[in-house]
Amino acid sequence: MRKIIQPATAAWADLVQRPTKNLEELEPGILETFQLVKEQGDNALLQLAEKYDGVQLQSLLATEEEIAAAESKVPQELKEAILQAYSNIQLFHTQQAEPVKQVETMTGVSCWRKSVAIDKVGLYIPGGTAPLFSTLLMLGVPARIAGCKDVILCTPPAKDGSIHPAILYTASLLGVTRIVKAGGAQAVAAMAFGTESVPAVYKIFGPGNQYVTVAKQLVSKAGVAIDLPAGPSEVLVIADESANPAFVAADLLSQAEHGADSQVVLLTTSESVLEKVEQELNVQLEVLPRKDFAAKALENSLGIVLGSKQEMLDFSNLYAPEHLILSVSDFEELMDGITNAGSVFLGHFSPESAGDYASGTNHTLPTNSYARAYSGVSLDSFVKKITFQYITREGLQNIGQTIETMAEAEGLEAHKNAVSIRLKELNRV
Ligand code: HSO
Ligand code: ZN
Repeated sequence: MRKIIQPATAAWADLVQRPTKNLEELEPGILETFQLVKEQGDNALLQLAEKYDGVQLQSLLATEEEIAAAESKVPQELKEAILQAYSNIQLFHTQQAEPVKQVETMTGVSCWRKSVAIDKVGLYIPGGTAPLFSTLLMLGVPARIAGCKDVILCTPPAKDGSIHPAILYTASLLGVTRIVKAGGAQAVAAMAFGTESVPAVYKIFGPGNQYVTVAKQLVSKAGVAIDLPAGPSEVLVIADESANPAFVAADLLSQAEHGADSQVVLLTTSESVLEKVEQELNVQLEVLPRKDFAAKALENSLGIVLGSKQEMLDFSNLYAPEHLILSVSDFEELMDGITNAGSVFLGHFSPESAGDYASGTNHTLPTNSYARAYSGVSLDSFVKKITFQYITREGLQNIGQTIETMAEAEGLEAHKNAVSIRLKELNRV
């Protein structure tokens, strides 16, 4: 962790920069993959599973038998935990539904807005070093509440062609329509363009490696919506003298272990807090199974001593962290000043892992300073809002002149005429 004591405000803009990677060189290879999937459909997915995942698949889709067998492979304790998390996420996201509010803006002019589910959505869940069934819950639960008809899951198979049982179990709880054994850019291409087995979807969700990230960006240019511009995980902790250094270190490590490119930041007004947290980091890091990832991430991370609470808040707002933990005694005082953050954890007993798994909030959040302008995934991410209006005869008489005047001023005669022709008719009878 890089230690910085009282940096000048002029230096902040540099400090909040994430270590960037130029991913443009991946584009040509990914576009070739897209072409192959467009031309050869399922066959391309099978070839690429052999090439990249080292597996000759019997079937691209998980079979009923595989899904049923997964249930008995998931330990009871884990099933109960998944069900508890499911229920909390469901409760929190159900409350996000907006009732339809009809507004009469003028007498006879009624407007309202209705949320309508996106018919077909695709969820990408990475394989590799951690089977993120929690991410499947975070995406699948709101998709179900919204009422998406087709929910397609793509996840890369293991070398023996299997999918992690917890992913299959969670997918079947969620009633996922199809489980496709495909990963990487080819999975994104299949969901964007469709193949014999994979219906083309309208929006693609979920994290992935850099190939998946670039593939999502490319299909979004081609008209398929995506959830968020994804980046490595991050957490920023604001800690005062009341913070427990071991808790703070544990929170920092919980994000650092995601990957070598994760970034964690500690802000404090006390040099001694920074030192104690550093000592704890060293102790706890030693015994972590994912020590190598976490240690690499810590190299890119910052421990900063600032002059006041206000400075910590200002720095955090400029950084716009994916996760913000207020490990302070008086979080109520700070929390109203937060303007940029994906998800906030208050006090000493709200670890970020709670939001990652089970408290109910969504863990698909804006990274890389996108929290300045983006929200995390929510029920809204799975719906479109369609506006409706109904204008009565009286309504048109009330609003008509306003429209005519504005249309004329914009030089759009046909617009004006669409009103005038009706008003003439109304005045005739
Ligand atoms: N913290 C991650 C999500 C996650 N954590 C999944 C554990 N499992 C998002 O930044
Ligand atoms: Zn996490």
